[in-house]
Amino acid sequence: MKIGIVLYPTFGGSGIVATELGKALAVKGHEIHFITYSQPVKLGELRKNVFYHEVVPSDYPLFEYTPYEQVLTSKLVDVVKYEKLDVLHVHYAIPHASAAYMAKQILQTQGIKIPFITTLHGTDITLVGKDPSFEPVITFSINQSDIVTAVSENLKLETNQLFKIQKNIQVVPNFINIEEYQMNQNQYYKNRYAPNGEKIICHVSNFRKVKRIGDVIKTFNVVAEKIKTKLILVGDGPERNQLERQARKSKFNKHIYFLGNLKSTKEVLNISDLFLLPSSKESFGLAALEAMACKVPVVATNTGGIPEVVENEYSGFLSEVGNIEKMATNCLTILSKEDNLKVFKSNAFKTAQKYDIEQILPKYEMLYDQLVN
Ligand code: GMT
Repeated sequence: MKIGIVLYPTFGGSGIVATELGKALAVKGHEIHFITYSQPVKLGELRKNVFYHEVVPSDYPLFEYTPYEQVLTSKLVDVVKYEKLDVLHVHYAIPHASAAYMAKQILQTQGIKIPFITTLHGTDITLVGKDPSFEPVITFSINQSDIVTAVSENLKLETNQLFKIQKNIQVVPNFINIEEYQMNQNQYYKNRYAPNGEKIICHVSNFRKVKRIGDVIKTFNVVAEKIKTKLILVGDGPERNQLERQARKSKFNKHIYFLGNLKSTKEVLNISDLFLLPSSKESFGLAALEAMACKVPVVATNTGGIPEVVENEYSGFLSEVGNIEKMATNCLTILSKEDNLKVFKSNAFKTAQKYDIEQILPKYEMLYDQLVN
């Protein structure tokens, strides 16, 4: 099948899921056309059956705001028509679903049929989407999608609560290529960050307010009072400066490392003992799944779709948003006894296996089949 995948190319989870999905479909023999405004982070090498089409917005001086959606729509029309695509799969509602709808209408006038699937990822609904300046367009483009999927039951529920959705939203959870996350611990880095056998706590995100990374540092401060621990923060974003200031005030500042964005997180995750995800909202929590794929248990908040991904008291612990004491106690329960840590590590991996790409990919293939045939 020839599939066009529209995505955000940056470090966000939606872009990562879309890229990995396309790569895996290409391995299975489908022809994949990625369409976005710059090279997706996880793409780049020459791959069989993979093509990349860059959307280049015009810089005509009349435009105060570059009309990305129109340029994307024109690109979709072009790629569908000349590459003879069978289906479009757009990740993130804004503006991808509305651009796909528009492209579909244009192509229809030329006698070309192109169905599209919209996958909702979370922030497009719970943060940006409910903003009144987007709401009518989102409601319309979700309802006009041929198939709509959401990455968790919770996101499905919230979408139905926030918008007037007439379509049945199908839940297809995010996934991970477990095999790709397996590697031996890099001893150089283990010794570099934990030279005296300290436990390593890790957090990976895009450093936005919703991630509450301040709570990571606060929780770490409590844990570090009790056991020798290091904190590694991976990622970058608007909150970073303020977080660095917060870390500098901590008594344990010299045990906190800000690494910035990394193309691949598996090296860091594989030397970590625990992953902290104290977000105020998370439709799924792909970062937690990546950690569990590296046998790292997760201490997180019981918000959004996280309880569907992290099993409380099994692959980690869940507690209320902002409850630092509880999160610190949970970290200590996992980290202070080697036996406990071993059990949680093994459980985390078992949980991650349920989300292996092998389990999830056929679900998307079935949906494509449904539309094309
Ligand atoms: O919040 C992020 O990390 C970025 C955001 C995105 O749009 O890429 O992530 C959302 O989609 C991910 C992939 O489906 C989910 O794992 C994240 O939970 C979700 N983020 C939120 O809901 C805040």
